[in-house]
Amino acid sequence: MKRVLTIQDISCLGKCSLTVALPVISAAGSETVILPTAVLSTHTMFQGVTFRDLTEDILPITSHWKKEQIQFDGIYTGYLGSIEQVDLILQVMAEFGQGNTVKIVDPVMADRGKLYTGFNMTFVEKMKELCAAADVVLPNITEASFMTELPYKEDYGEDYIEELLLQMSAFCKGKIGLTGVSFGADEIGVMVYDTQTGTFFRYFTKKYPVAFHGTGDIFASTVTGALMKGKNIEDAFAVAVDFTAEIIRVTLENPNHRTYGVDFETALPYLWRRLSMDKE
Ligand code: PXL
Repeated sequence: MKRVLTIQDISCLGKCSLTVALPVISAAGSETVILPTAVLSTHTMFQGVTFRDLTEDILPITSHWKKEQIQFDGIYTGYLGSIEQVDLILQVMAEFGQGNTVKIVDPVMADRGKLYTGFNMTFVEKMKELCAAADVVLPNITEASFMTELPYKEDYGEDYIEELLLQMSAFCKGKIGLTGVSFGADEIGVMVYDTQTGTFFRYFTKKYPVAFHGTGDIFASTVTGALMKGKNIEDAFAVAVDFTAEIIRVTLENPNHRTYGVDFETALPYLWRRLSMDKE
């Protein structure tokens, strides 16, 4: 069984970061090792959030793993709270990310044209360093526009999306998957640029006219789980797009769904079936 390390916060309530990465990667069939970077009472869309920083624990935890000669097949990073943490995670990536370890970075810091609470342009610059260390980078359009300093657009065509990806390739190697791309009212998906081959590919599905918190973390966790399961990069993105859409479908079917996150639990059997059915 593949072993994945995922590094992000625990938002105790909120259906995001580690509370979705753990179940999704596990359901995709890999052992999931966690490195929690902070404990928050909820995600930061709530008011009055408590925040326990775990920066000081990062290196003691990873040193213990080193002594135990632990290795990882994949390392996936999500929400990180400070520049200092990004520096530490760069060290962790360098130490545990050698050889065939697949490094996936979701540069979580912004959405819908705005940085999340607590982030600024210095953090954006730092995040580019982490992206540079990754094999697969998964920004949304807002994050890509902050990192490339291209204007954020809600109405755009293929030229804009390709430009974002090309400018991202100035500091990313590997594959860049731009998430939440929509060229028409009824489709949404991912546009991917392979910086090694200079080629683009895309995968789209039906768009529901809603936006839910935490879907970016589910998407990134699914890409990670699918890659660990041996899917190639195109198939991993296709599974992630379809699973995210399936989650939104089942969430909307539930008249009592939570406002702060999606019913991914209901759709976990879909992920398992899909990953077991698809031929490798
Ligand atoms: O879903 C991304 C995320 C993760 N962790 C925390 C967040 C957010 C987005 O707002 O606030 C704490």
